[in-house]
Amino acid sequence: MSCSVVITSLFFSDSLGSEGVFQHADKYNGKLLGGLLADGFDEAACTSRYSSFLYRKISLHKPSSNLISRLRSYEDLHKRCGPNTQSYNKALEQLKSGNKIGLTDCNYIVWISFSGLGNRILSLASTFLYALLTNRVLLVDQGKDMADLFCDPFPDKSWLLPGDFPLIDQFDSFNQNSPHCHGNMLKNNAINSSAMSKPSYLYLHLVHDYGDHDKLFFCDGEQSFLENVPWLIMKTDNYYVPSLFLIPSFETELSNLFPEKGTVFHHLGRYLFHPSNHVWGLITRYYRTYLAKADERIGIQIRTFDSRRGPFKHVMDQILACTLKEKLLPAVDMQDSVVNPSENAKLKAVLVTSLLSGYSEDLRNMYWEHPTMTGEVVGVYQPSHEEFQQTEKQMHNRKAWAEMYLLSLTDVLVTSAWSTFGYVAQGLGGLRPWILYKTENDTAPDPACRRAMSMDPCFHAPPFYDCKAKKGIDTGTLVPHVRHCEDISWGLKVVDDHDDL
Ligand SMILES: Nc1nc2c(ncn2[C@@H]2O[C@H](COP(=O)(O)OP(=O)(O)O)[C@@H](O)[C@H]2O)c(=O)[nH]1
Ligand SMILES: [Mg+2]
Repeated sequence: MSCSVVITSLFFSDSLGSEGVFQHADKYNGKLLGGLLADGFDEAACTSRYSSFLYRKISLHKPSSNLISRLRSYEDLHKRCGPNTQSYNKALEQLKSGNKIGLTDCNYIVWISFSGLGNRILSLASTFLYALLTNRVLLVDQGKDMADLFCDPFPDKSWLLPGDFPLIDQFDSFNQNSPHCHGNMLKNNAINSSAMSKPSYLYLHLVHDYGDHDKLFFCDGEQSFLENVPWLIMKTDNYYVPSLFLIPSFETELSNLFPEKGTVFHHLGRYLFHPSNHVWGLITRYYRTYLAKADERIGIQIRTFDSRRGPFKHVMDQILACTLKEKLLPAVDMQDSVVNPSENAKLKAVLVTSLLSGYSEDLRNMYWEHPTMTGEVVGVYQPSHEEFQQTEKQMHNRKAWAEMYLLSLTDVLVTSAWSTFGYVAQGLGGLRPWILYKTENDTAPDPACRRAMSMDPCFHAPPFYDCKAKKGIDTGTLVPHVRHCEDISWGLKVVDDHDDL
């Protein structure tokens, strides 16, 4: 059974929070997640940071010593250059004056809050990796709907962009055609890589609708040009890490940081995204009430990208076809010939997340109305059914985040094709999910699902360009560790040599 020793001690010893539980825990591998997290944060301000390990199995994937030391040096940089430091104020002066004069101590990348929460989490993790690779300080625009979802990940200095940042009111209107847009300036020959004078800031448009000139961001030539621009402001809804692996100047550093390549989001996600105390309450209350006592937890994330509402019969058929064929859930005996479950029947808890309640109701009824062939008992739980996406509402976002996190605490995960919500859960959980294929023509696809090659998310809108040859190329066939995704044929994802391909 997959329940960890630590969880057992948490839930069956009645000693939550007492010295007894913690004194035996290996602090480094436990609460500091194998050295991924720095010690010394105020625990009460962010309970999840040092107690998430109590709810998870210890990760099979250790962060490399290079990653750990890179994170510690990033934290020093952030402390030195973060909001309201002398260096920050100096860099702001440059920004206001419009031109880059002389050298700056600190360079910045500002991430603009944009798109669904799953996309935001993935694009923010990508941008943090880009900051690590380019020695920039990451600052996060809260937008209207990021408040009180996450704790600050870096010690001493906040990662939030101060509200009086000069360009903040323009963020919503930044697009492909903005005068400071990098791609737009390249298109209009307003900048070129060899020019001596550099702008004090550039806007990088990496949203899924970006154009060929914006995509030159992924070429080494542009990366060396950008090196000297103190402020980069980025809008993206993508997990663009796979294409960073294809930039030659980042190659060595990336393999040093991530010897196990398909673990990028797993580590950076666990490092960056700690649920705020309010969200942690949603997660832990739900977990302890419905999931903790089960012998096995199965997460099923149901997301259909259909303009009609559903629930759809063909999607329910698909869920059953996948989970029964792959033996993730037990079949039921429609003849009711099996007698009542024994006293020690195994308990499976199924956590369903969906905007609609119909799928979990059908599943719950099936396991209530009929016994299982295996004698196991199955509980089906769904935290919320929000009916439709309401990104501007705080409680809606808190619930969405709590549900992604709860899915990541399961032992076995089934996700929906194309969904960034599911990618976040699989990455945080270190889980290689079964992906439900996208349905076509209202019929359940056959096969209904397949196992993911790796736990890393898919980049939905990668460039297909050979920067050296200056022509189109299939970027999914250049190196063994960057491949086309299981759920989107033109997408790219990072995999490992030993992954089940
Ligand atoms: N609470 C909850 N919200 C959901 C669920 N599915 C979608 N949503 C909402 O819809 C948004 C979808 O955007 P995103 O997170 O990017 O996921 P994606 O559209 O599946 O890639 C979420 O952020 C939530 O606001 C769900 O199962 N539970
Ligand atoms: Mg999305």
